[in-house]
Amino acid sequence: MADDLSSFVEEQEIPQLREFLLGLEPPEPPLLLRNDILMAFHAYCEQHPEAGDLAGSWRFLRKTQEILFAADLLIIIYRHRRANCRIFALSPENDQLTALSVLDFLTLKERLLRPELPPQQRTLALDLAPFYDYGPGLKDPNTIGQGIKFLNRHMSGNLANHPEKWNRSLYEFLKLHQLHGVQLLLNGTLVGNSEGLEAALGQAMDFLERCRYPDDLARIYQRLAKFGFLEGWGDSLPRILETMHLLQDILEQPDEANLEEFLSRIPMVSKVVLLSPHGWFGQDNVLGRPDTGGQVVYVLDQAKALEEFLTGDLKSAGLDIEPKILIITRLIPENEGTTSDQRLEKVKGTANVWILRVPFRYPDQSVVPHWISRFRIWPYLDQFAVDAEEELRRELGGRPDLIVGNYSDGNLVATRLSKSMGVIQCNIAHALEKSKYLYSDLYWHQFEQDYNFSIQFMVDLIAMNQANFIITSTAQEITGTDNSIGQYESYQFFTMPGLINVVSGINLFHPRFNVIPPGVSQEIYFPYNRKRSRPAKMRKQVSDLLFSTEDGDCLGRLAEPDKPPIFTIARLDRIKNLTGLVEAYGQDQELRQRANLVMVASVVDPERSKDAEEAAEIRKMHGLLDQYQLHGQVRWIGKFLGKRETGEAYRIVADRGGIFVQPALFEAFGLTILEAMHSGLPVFATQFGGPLEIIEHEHSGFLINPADPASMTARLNEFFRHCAEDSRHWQGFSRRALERAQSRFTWPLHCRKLTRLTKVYGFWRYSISQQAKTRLNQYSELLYHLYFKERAGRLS
Ligand code: UDP
Ligand code: LCN
Repeated sequence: MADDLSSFVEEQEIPQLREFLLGLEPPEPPLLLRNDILMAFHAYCEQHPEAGDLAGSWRFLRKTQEILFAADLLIIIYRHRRANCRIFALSPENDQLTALSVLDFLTLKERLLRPELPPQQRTLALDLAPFYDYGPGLKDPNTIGQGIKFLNRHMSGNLANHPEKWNRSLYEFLKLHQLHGVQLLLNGTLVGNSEGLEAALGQAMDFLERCRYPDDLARIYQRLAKFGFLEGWGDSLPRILETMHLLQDILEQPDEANLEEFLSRIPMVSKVVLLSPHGWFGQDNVLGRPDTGGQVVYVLDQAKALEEFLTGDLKSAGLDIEPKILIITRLIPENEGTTSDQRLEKVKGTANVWILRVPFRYPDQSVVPHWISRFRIWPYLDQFAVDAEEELRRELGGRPDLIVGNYSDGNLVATRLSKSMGVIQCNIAHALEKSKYLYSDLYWHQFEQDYNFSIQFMVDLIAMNQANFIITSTAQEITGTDNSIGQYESYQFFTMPGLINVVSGINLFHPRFNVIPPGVSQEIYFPYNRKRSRPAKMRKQVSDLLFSTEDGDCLGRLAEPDKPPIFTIARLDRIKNLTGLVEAYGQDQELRQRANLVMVASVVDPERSKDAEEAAEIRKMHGLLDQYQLHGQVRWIGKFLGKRETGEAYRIVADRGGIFVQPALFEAFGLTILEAMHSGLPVFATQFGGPLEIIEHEHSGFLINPADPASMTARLNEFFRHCAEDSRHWQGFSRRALERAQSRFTWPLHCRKLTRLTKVYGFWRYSISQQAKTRLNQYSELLYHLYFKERAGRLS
């Protein structure tokens, strides 16, 4: 199909746009990305003031994601909406834009960018689109991430339009419902079909409305049993009646709200498995490795909050069942002072949440003793999944009701377990590495030695296509923003030249995607002005550490320690960009006058780092401190802070009228930002990634551009200037940060939604035809065995 430039811009702009596009100098490699294209157009406009208003061309180019230079053709990737790209070829002869298929584009791209590959080679093309032709799909990209809403609407529509089939399905689902081997809700012998269910409901509700012993729950259930209703409808007469009303409404005139509310009341979840295999997972002294940061914090907090939520959920269904949650991770004999070598560890402050550790094994079955980077664990996961299943069955006395994977490895193991145990699977990516490293797909062979992305990206594809539902912390994790591609979106199509051309890797319009942000522990991160909850001893200890302790782990002696602190805390990965912050601070004299910079990061001695990328950042940091002579204005605490200490650190910074800055080049979500906000500390965080959805710019915090250091520090200066004139300025941002965090980002909210998803997707999974899913399962099984295991095996 052909189009031409006039479909995108006004006729009068076409000559300039053509001139610009065709005049672009092919770079080496012959590929321009969006930013470079916009910069080049900016330069073009400056050189051609006579061109006048080129607003249409700007619009067109802002949506141009990539330009590839192929002999005399320009290949343009035009992202006209989120999750939607069109690929065109523009020839110098005319204005025609000829559509190119994804496969042709990928083949051309791999040839152009990797000319050394044998010309006759045909690369494996992976196209999963045909597997998605069967089920329902979203249409509007703006609704991606609200899968549960779509499903409820779809299913209630089906209940209304095809009641014979769908009422039967609902009846069967309720009839088969068991928890811990105990039949709940319906006695199929007494209530034989969906018509019978309607009749029985009428009788039961009639009885409930006239019941003369409303507080005697045992007696009420005894009586309900005669009509065919078993336990699980509620913990009081009004609640049982309400639940039955909801069911009656669904059978008579279903709507999405009733359906969701009814399904959310079914006691379906009491045993949960959370997978985070790559290990170094514990409650103390484990954070801070390049592999463990927010994910460990997230999973631990989620597990605790989930126990609390499920306890209430089961109780309100009238059941006396204690939920049990297992976090499954790797057992590492060489534990370096952590509990990583213990098989079972109870999570503090919980009744029944456990860390269960299962070792990695070599092919001869001996245990792998040492820690292994998350980029090299692939050979061990197949056996790990088998062993984990055995161990978890032993601990739970059967199967769990939900399996949640975390990160690429956890999601793969979740896929294996879900398949073999027939349990619903939820995936959480935390961060997909593909978007973190520029050209990690295109130049995969150069990354292979350190990162093994040829394995990890396939693992991601297998796991994301198998999950029953996927939760993300932000919407842009899925579909990006108008200006940038989403992490999941980047798996739609890509080439790993000479290895695989992914023509359709993920269907973003499938209803499996749901945005559910995490929270933070509110026992640890609470407002700075809740003074009575802050022990003086801890306050002094953390305050000394941040501002005055002098030892080998702390660098810098503040000349004027009473100035407000700019605080930051992170691992010293390149992408966290703390060196960028220090450099920007060093260059800004006004900011240096106004505030000190205090950072908690890694270690100060590069020799003590276990990671090459981190060691390089540590050296760079020393260089910057010397270059800008920052030792009297910057404190670098090269120590890992325990969780409680971090909570106090944010509050102490708030006490002193300081701010929190998160300057990452890209941040998938950014728990530290949320921690600071829950502490009432004004926040400034990167505009690239999750913070964009956490902070409402200039209301509950500020978004900063780490690629433009001067603008970043200008914002900070402006804030401090304003605060110096009017202290209410600081107070306002503190209050609004707190309000935003408390109303949107809490674990109870997260757990309520996660449990709802499990129930709604549980019913969906039961009622739809599994045919399409089965085909996809079988195809994924081939990819797993023939591609993943083969390549992972070569690593061992
Ligand atoms: N953290 C900590 N002590 C430290 C440094 C970091 O407890 O010295 C915690 C921090 O409070 C946060 C987590 O590590 O909970 C980092 O999570 P985030 O999502 O910000 O980044 P990630 O490390 O996952 O990329
Ligand atoms: C991984 C990341 O990179 C962070 O941005 C997240 O906050 C963390 O995981 C928890 O999801």
